[in-house]
Amino acid sequence: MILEKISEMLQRGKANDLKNLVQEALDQGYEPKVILNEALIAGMSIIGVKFKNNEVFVPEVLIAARAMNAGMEVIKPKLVESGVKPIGKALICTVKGDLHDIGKNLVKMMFEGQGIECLDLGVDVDQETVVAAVREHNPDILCLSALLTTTMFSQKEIIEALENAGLKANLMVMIGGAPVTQEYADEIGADSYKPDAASAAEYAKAYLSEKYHV
Ligand code: B1M
Repeated sequence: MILEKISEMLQRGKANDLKNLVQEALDQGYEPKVILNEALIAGMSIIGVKFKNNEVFVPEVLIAARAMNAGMEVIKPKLVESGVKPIGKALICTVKGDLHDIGKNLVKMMFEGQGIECLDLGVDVDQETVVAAVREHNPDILCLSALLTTTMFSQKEIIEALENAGLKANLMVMIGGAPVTQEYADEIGADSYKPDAASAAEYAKAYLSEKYHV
């Protein structure tokens, strides 16, 4: 089955084969969300388990991640509506010390799919950079992704820095990433936490619709 083949190509880090298969699946009529969840994320979860069990190591995980990003690029045009006037603006990054970008890229893609303009600051982003970018771009929503228990603390530092700079009041800060929980979001004063990219984007759209009555 093509979804299993995609998952396998992802695990083997074969970006070009994976891109072709993703295109083939789209041509066969598979929904982008099905390809994303049942092939790409499913394949990356298998890599995650193998990584944890020391069956694969950083280089293999890195090439699998590159293949995943390549596959996501193929489905992006299907997920992102073109020519729609943005309903609001978000700023997104992975926090300081953290290089994981797949979840962030997925959140960005889903936001764009909901018609939300999304400025991407990249990975390993410190509080000074975030504060300066919020001041410059005045976004409605700030999205902070953290994948390591050791970098979740940076989400807290950024929220504190925004409060100290007087920039927090009009900004909805959303946090996420595998180790993040609702409890942690409450503890550090984040406005929202969502466990996955699709629910993050849905929530953001509802928030902006209410804010701007659109
Ligand atoms: Co890393 N890594 N990694 N890694 N890596 C994890 C996260 C880990 C759980 C693996 C494990 O041990 N099982 C573990 C973290 C343990 C912990 O802290 N609890 C880990 C570790 C330890 C490390 C290193 C320290 C390993 C080392 O060097 N010894 C190192 C750290 C580097 C650093 O960041 N400073 C490291 C490095 C790497 C690679 C570079 C090799 C690579 C990243 C490449 C890249 O991103 N371009 C990598 C990868 C790929 C993983 C795993 C295998 C997969 C992560 C991923 O992309 N998942 C991961 C194991 C796992 O998660 N099972 C692991 C798919 C992605 C779609 O899911 O990002 O969780 P995720 O996003 C989800 C949700 O979390 C949510 O939406 C997405 C789903 O829709 N979400 C949000 C994410 N952000 C959100 C923001 C929101 C809302 C929702 O609102 C703002």
